[in-house]
Amino acid sequence: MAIIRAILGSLILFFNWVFTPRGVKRTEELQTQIDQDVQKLTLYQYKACPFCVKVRRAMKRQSLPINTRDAKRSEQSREELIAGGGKLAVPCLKIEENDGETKWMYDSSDIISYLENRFA
Ligand SMILES: N[C@@H](CCC(=O)N[C@@H](CS)C(=O)NCC(=O)O)C(=O)O
Repeated sequence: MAIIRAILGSLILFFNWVFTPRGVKRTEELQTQIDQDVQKLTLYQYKACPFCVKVRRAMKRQSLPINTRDAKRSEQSREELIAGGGKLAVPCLKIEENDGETKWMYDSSDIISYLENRFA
């Protein structure tokens, strides 16, 4: 089972690499603003999880340099995710709001909708 998962994971990463989407081009001013805004976002993810790849592709399409944390390889990231979000499931987007509140958004479709609504 672990071998099948490893093969599937490698295939996903390979095809993701071959078919990497192009990032949207913005004016320098707007991109600088967005680069600043995404400092308050962190994606907890696994490298080869298909749902995480889906979110990373959406980030690439929208040229959003969101920080990522690998919750499989890094114990510290895993603990942060469980403590903050309440469960070990990926992808999860940590959103630090301007009012100081922090939201933890699970589910790839919700995360992609959020990014599209906020940055598209
Ligand atoms: N419906 C979820 C499914 C996410 C999902 O199944 N994630 C798996 C990894 S691929 C997970 O978090 N499993 C829990 C674990 O690995 O501990 C989404 O679209 O984000």
